[in-house]
Amino acid sequence: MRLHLIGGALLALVASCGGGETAEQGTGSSKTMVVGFAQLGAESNWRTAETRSVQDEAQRRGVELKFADAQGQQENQIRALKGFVGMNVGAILLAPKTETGWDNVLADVRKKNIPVVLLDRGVKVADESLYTTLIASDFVEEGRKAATWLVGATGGKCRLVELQGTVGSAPAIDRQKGFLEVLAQHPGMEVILSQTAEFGLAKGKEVMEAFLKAKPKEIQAVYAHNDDMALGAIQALEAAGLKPGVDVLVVSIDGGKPAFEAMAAGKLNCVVECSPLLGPLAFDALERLQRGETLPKRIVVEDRVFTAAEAAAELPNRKY
Ligand code: GYE
Repeated sequence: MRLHLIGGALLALVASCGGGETAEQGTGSSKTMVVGFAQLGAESNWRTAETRSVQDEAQRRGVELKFADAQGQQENQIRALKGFVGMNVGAILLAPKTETGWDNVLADVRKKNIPVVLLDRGVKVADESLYTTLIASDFVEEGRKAATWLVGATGGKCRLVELQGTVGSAPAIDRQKGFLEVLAQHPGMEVILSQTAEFGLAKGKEVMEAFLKAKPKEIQAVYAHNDDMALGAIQALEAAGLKPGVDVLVVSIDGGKPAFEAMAAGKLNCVVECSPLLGPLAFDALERLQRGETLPKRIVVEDRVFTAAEAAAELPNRKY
């Protein structure tokens, strides 16, 4: 089945070369790969950087990219996938909003033998052969790293709040899982409030304001599942007359330039890196498929931990 799928995938990539007209004329001169990218939206600095990375890399390699921004709605992403099938694209890149709800549409895509590469987030499907590979960071490990840093910084004693990412998304589920796994070994660490702020800055600020109202004077640290929510929380802390990074520790995941600036200013204490610059990896994978190679089911992007002390030196290296 797997071999059959890979063979079919190769056929599909070749079939779309050069678009209909050239292919029908049989000149064989053009080898343009046509790829559909079903992006989930633009909720964060991370995501717009990912979009740019994929678009830039497509251009660099002469790939024709069909880009669809689902504006945060899974229904739109499903519609985009169906549209790509209608266009008979050679391959699909999918950054799925949530883990579930993909079985039917991926089965439709498979009927046309179009390979699907999951970019940045994973899915839960009954049949794993519905996608070719997942290129993403290990979100559980990111959660563990954030927790390990916070345990170290607080001596294992801390009352903290958690700003969760999009409900049902792989990074929100896994970043909480890894974090709580480490906290379970440290009874002095207590999550006193936890809520989603949908990976957004404005929402992060709003939820943090509500947290501060609910538990004034009790919050010692913030764990945010991404930079944007951490930056929103920092604004809320400052508006409440508190010093983020000093009165209340802040740790986040992603590691974009704005977060490094906040770290250099002493307002954010630690960032677990998660790279959005996935364009080169995505097209490397598609080219390998095109050559008939079998890809591993999972391509893991490595992440580092940065603390405030390293921020100023690292700032010029941040690409987004
Ligand atoms: O951390 C967050 C974004 O899926 C890894 O989505 C990605 C996450 C990223 O909105 O900023």
